[in-house]
Amino acid sequence: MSIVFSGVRPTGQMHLGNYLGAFKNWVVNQEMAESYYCIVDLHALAEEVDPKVLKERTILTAVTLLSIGLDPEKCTLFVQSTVDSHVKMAWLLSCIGSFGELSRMTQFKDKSQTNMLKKGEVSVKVALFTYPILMAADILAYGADKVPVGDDQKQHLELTRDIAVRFNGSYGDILTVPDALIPPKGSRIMDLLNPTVKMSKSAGSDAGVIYILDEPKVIEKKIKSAVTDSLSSVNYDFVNQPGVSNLLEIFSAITDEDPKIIASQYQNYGSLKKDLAEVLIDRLSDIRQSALELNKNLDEIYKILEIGKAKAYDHSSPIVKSVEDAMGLI
Ligand code: AQP
Repeated sequence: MSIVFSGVRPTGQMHLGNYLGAFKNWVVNQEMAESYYCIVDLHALAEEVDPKVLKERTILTAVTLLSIGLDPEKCTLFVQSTVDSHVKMAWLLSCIGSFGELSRMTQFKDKSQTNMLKKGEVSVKVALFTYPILMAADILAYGADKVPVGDDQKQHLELTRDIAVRFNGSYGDILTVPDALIPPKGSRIMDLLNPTVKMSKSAGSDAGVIYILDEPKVIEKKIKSAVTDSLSSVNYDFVNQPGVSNLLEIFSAITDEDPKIIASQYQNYGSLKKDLAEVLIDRLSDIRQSALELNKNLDEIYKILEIGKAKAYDHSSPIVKSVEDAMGLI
């Protein structure tokens, strides 16, 4: 049986990009693979965050993931910091990864540059630089062969594979070399107000981001206000019509229909937006309801995470032990 691992940073409310790029695939994979889904709170520490807020976001993330359909009977849902395999493995792999390859990570370049401009060099944490090593550790500690992620994680996945191959070359065939599972549609959902940047929890404005738990009225308003263009014809063409194409991409990822066929059914942006808002509200309403219910019983959420922690530890610690052993630790 295939082993699947993926993670999400509790850095804010989960959005449509997270859902279509990753979580939708998580739900599918729990049916056919041994699946480990991790709320990667240690990764969230790489950026400035209030401790109380981080705790709240960690629980909100668990609630959201359960609401979209993760079933603790079918997958293991847990919090990264509760299983020490991750930090152990991260140190071991930081002795395999190189400064040069980490320096080439585009996410580090982008995020460090933004922080640097805002608050100077001191605000760029070492953890932001070593983040991809911790991500490699997350995946490799579980022997995962499949990693369902959005397109933005492609480069980190390549690094994970390189590290696994290099480790195996030096120490024997111990680590599984994983493949990224990137969905054909919805792997990079763009911001509704600025379709040249990806939809993100840390986006400048909430108006360009559809959160999974947004109320129907809010979804409708955000879709209505989405940026289009003055060409007045509906085409799936990201180069010339990025705004409209992003709407078609979302439509296609939700309905599993071809975006070009969807485009051919509309003559104007108004009716496309109206129908898209409807399908989105239809898909997200049940999730929202379910989150409202789960929020009433947070004890149950803590229990699920506690069980997940034990299962994750049992699965990952023998793999970490063999890595330690292979590297000469007694
Ligand atoms: N816009 C997106 N389109 C498709 N997939 C996306 N993912 C994130 N944004 C999009 C995928 O969601 C999973 C969880 O991501 P994450 O929260 O751990 O980290 P991220 O990629 O940094 O997400 P954000 O929203 O952009 O967070 P911030 O603003 O905090 O940096 C991943 O599989 C990711 O590919």
